[in-house]
Formats: sequence, structure tokens, C-alpha cells
Amino acid sequence: MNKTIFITGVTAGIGAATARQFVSQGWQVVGTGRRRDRLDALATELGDFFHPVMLDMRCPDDFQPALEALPERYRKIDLLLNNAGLAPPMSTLQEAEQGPIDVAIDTNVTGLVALTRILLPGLIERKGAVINLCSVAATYPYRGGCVYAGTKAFVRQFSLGLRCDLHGTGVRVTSIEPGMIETEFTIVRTGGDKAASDALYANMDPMTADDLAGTIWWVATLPPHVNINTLELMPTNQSWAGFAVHRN
Ligand code: 8X3
Repeated sequence: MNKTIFITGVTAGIGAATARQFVSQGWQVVGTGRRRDRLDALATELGDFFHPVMLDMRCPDDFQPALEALPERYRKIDLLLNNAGLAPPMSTLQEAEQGPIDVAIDTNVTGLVALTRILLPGLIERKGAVINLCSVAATYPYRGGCVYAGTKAFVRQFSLGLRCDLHGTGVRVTSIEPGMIETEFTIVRTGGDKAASDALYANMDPMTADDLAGTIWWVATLPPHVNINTLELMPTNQSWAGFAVHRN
């Protein structure tokens, strides 16, 4: 019987690349997103092994009905990939607007927890796995990103704590913590500024969505007795900046 992965935020970047990777290896994919046209395009591309679900991670009340509406053959989820997430515009908190902050927290934290909780009974039954898309920002703070980093620090610690909750169940939990990947992430973060996104990734060989899909595939297909707790990865050309020092 084919295994089934449930991917949130499947309509772009890492989500779409991971859907392609798993379908190519014979898995079934349930993929959620907010954009109907992109879901349809992916469904056309991936065919019978892909089931699209219109879902906004900011609307947890919709999760249970959406799961109950899945066709029978897609209901036994073996792997949950909590991929949906976004960053509010780069801004110090003192200069930031509240709206985009709420969107990020609702999506990256509240929606992720709610969906995971609902899917856990089935994952426990099947000794499945949860992979959470986190970020290097969980560990390394940078100016203008405190809310984003805060949400990702939550995802990391949530993942580790969930491992404790699931102790003895056979369910694996992993926090994958990447640095710079060229996807629509920065276009969203800059409010649609493609030039700013291009400039950020120029001449530095960022990681790609396919790099991450391969990593997720590797984590997911390790022998069941091996659990990757956290996995941090960066492009070779990205490392750490120094401390900021303010002088009077
Ligand atoms: C975002 C990581 O390094 O692009 O999750 O800020 S980075």
C-alpha cells in the first residue's frame, strides 16, 4: 500500500518540490494551499497520486472538516510535513505593523500546532512521522526578524517537546532548520519585491527547494529506529555575522 504524506503550503517552493519528490517515489501526497489555480496546476502535473486541499493555515476551524472530506484512500496519513510558513516584512518591532505579525504567528505557530494535534492519533496508530520546517532563525537572531525568529524558535522547541510527548509511540519528529533558500519566501517577506529578492540571493549560490526536498526525503526514509531531532543546513556561502556593538 502506498504511503501518504500531508504537506501544508504545497503551492510553491519547498512544498511543491517535496510533493514532486514523494510522488516520484510512489507516495501519495495530500497538499494544502490557499491558491486554487496553483493547486489545480499541481494536480494536473502530479496526477492521480496528488490530492489538493484548499486550506488556509490561519483557519484552524476548517482543519477537521477538510480532513473528514478527504477521499478514503488519502485518509491514512503516514507523514505530516508542516511546511507552510512565512515571515512578516523585515522590520524592528518598534517600527512594525501588527497585521503581518499576526499572520506570521497564526500561520507558523497556531495553525501548525492545531493541525499537528488533529493528525496525531492517526500518526500514532501508523507509527508515522512529523517533519517541521523551521529555520536557522530559530537559533541565530538578526535585526528586523524578531517575530519570525520567535515563531521558528517555537517550532524548534515544539518539535523537541513533541518528541517527549510521543515517547514510546514510535512516531518520529524532526525540526529541519535551513538558512538561505531561493524560493518565494523573500518575495513574500518584501511584499512582492522581486528585485530585492534577486539581490539577496545574487552570486551566493543559495540552497534550492529541490535541495530541501532531497533532505526531507532522506529524513523521512531513514530506518524507523533513527530519529533526526534537528537538522540545520545553510548554503556554503552563508555563515554567521558578528555581534552588533553600539558606541556612544
Ligand atoms: C530564513 C532563513 O537565513 O534566509 O528561514 O534568514 S534566512
